[in-house]
Amino acid sequence: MLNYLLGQKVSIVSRKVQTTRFSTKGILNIKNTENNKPDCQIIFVDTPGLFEPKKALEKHIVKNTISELNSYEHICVLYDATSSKIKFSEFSKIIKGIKLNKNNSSLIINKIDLIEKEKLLIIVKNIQKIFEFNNVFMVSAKKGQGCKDLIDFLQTTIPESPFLYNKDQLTDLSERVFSSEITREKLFNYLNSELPYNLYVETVIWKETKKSITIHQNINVSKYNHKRIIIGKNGENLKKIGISSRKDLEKVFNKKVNLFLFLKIKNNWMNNIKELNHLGQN
Ligand SMILES: Nc1nc2c(ncn2[C@@H]2O[C@H](COP(=O)(O)OP(=O)(O)OP(=O)(O)O)[C@@H](O)[C@H]2O)c(=O)[nH]1
Ligand SMILES: [Mg+2]
Repeated sequence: MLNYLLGQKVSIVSRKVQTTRFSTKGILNIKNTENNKPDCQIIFVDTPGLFEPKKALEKHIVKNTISELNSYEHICVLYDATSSKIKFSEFSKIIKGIKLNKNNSSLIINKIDLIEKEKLLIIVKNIQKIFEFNNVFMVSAKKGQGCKDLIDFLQTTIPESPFLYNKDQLTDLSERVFSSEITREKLFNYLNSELPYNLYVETVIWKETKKSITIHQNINVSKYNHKRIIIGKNGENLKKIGISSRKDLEKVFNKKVNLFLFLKIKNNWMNNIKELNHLGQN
């Protein structure tokens, strides 16, 4: 959704749940040429999805996300229109847990490209029974339907203030963290099962010249067995992941990229608070 609204990639995307681990800002600058409307800057924050956490890493992520919600001026609750009924009951618990305020929240039903209109209306009716949103938008982050209405609405809602970011800044993520995220996205996409949840990527070396960038990244896993699976037969898996990440990085930074990936074993990192606080900061 954020990537669509900004017209560029700032958040990694995968078919698996719990992809986003820390909040990422995406900054949209709008130049209003009509009707003397002022220019506008909307700072979107893509947070991790909310769910019922079990492991230490999950609890850490959900707790941080809920507490940061208080500091935002408007909360857009994204609901996946293709979610099953079971997810609907979990959604109800989550909505009650975050203590929304009607005046500064909106419901956004996403993925309308995949569902019939009649079903959508039923979904909205059911959600309104849990919490009566004043503002409801139906969008497709893939096809763009409804996104303009949402932006127009947010422009009229956000308070007047000096611009907080430079007009050419797209995100608050450093280049190092963003490049770690790109590699993590490829690991999510190329690896099956639970494995991606058991790893994190950190950029340890970043050397940039006029023509190229050399990047060294550690892929930290908690078990030797995981290391073997990621490398794959004759190193084929790791090679595919590296090539795919490098291609994306070259597109984003518009330069030749030399990417080196190293696998490290860090026992029990998912339960180690020191390591968890470090996520997204290297
Ligand atoms: N068809 C369709 N697919 C979508 C749309 N929006 C997102 N997707 C797909 O939904 C999947 C999940 O997208 P993410 O952006 O990773 O979802 P998320 O809500 O950020 O999930 P977490 O970060 O895991 O909490 C990806 O495969 C996207 O391509 C949409 O409007 N239509
Ligand atoms: Mg996400």
